[in-house]
Amino acid sequence: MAHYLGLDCSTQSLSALVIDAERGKIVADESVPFAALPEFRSPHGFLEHPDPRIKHADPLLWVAALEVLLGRLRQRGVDLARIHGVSGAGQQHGSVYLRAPLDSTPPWRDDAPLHEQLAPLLSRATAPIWLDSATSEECHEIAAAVGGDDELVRVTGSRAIERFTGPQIRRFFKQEPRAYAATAEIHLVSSFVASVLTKTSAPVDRGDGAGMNLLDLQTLDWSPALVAVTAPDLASRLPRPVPCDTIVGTVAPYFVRRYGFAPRTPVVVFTGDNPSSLVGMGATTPGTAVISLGTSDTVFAAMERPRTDPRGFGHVFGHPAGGFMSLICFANGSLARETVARRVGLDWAGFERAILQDTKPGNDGALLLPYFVPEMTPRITAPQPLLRGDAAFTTWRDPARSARAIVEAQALVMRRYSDWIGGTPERLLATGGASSNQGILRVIADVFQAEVHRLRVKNASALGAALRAAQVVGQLDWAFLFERFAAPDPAVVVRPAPETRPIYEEMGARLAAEIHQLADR
Ligand code: ADP
Ligand code: XUL
Repeated sequence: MAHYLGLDCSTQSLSALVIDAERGKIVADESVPFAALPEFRSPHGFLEHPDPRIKHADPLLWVAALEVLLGRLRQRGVDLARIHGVSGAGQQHGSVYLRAPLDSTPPWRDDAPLHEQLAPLLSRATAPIWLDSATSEECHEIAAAVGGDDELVRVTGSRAIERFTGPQIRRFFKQEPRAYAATAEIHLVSSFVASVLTKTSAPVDRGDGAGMNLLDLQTLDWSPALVAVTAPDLASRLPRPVPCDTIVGTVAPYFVRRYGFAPRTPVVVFTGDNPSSLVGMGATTPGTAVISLGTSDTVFAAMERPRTDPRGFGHVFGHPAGGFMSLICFANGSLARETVARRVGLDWAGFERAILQDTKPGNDGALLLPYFVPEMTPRITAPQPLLRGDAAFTTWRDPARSARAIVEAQALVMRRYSDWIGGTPERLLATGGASSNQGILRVIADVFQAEVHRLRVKNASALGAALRAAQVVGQLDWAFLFERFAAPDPAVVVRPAPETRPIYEEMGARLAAEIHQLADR
């Protein structure tokens, strides 16, 4: 039977899912947390920096993790020769800068780790990732040069956004013009990992390319005007944007020799982790919204025609089964929950109990605004958590209410800022690391007054990648694949408690007033 491999190079880990598409079976589910490669000094997937706005990762970490992951699959007895097709997903917006296309370099040797062989090819040692917010000046410059943010929204589906790749490229060009001049190619994380796997210059998926402030949603090609104002001679440095069913090459001989892939295994263009999750959740028709609780919290849904966020925080991306998706992203997701849990001494089991058993909706008036790192939705550049309530709560001496408070505030902001995505959904699909926490799902169900479902497979992004490989290479249709893999787990349905509706309406209004004081614009 044909097997397909999906990879997910996300913020904190690299994961693989192998499926037997026809039998509807998961053959392998493996993950390498970046914390397991301490030599890269990136326990959360990015490097420490004194400026909280600067968040870069070492792209060689992703290459080293790929080798560890493939090695582990082999150790577990997964026969990679049975893989008929590979695709993948990457954290969105991050960019990798290369001196030369990978196919122009000498064949890779087997006697040294691949990341060491690739190191001399980087024209920039680090890759700015989606958590980076250091490009406000470049955002203003780009928007001003094309006639304002409204024009950017019209062309690209988003205003100029700090973490998007265009402003990041501009900052690199301004700060390190010589290194920019020495750059032959600029990749997204998705196209970089696909380039490594195929030892070619892999194109960019249009869906993921829409997160760069460079793609014209009408033509689905780079916008000449935006390319021109972002950095000089940028057009020659950008990979081609291609449709999501493009086969971009075959697995490179290095990986065939080292890990046992069959020669010429096809590789389908990689996409962004959110578009990939949309497919992995089977949420490709409008009406069902996905809440992804990974490092970032995101809310997204398929839509037929691009619709933009009147507040200017949301985005329009392409989605891999055709059409568009709307998305809103919050930087203070899992890492903010982790910070609170650590601060009050709760593990995840205790955090879950605190919400389900020890506290009640509304939290007796306690409110905790979850701003530990600069936030993009709403825009908060000088973050600090804000606590409102009695003395025990505001001095972090009430662990249970602290746990509930951060989740209630996060769910309320998610609801408020996703209202443009298409009304209040009746059904939400949850994915990402924190979706295994029933307490978090309970609060989301109550705040949204919607049923929350979860899939059997936890990593929807890796699953989406494997399904895309099966759809393109195996010519299997989406309905067939969704029926086998994307059915929600019947054991996990969290229904909203109707009596909590007025509690959260009141709390939402209080929260909106507090945010109004804090937010920049
Ligand atoms: P990403 O894909 O962005 O790398 P994941 O979807 O793998 O992230 O999610 C990782 C996060 O999941 C961790 O940062 C951790 O905080 C969170 N997480 C894992 N288990 C739980 C749990 N039981 N409750 C809440 N959060 C959890
Ligand atoms: C989406 C975004 C994040 C990253 C990392 O716009 O910035 O969700 O894709 O998951």
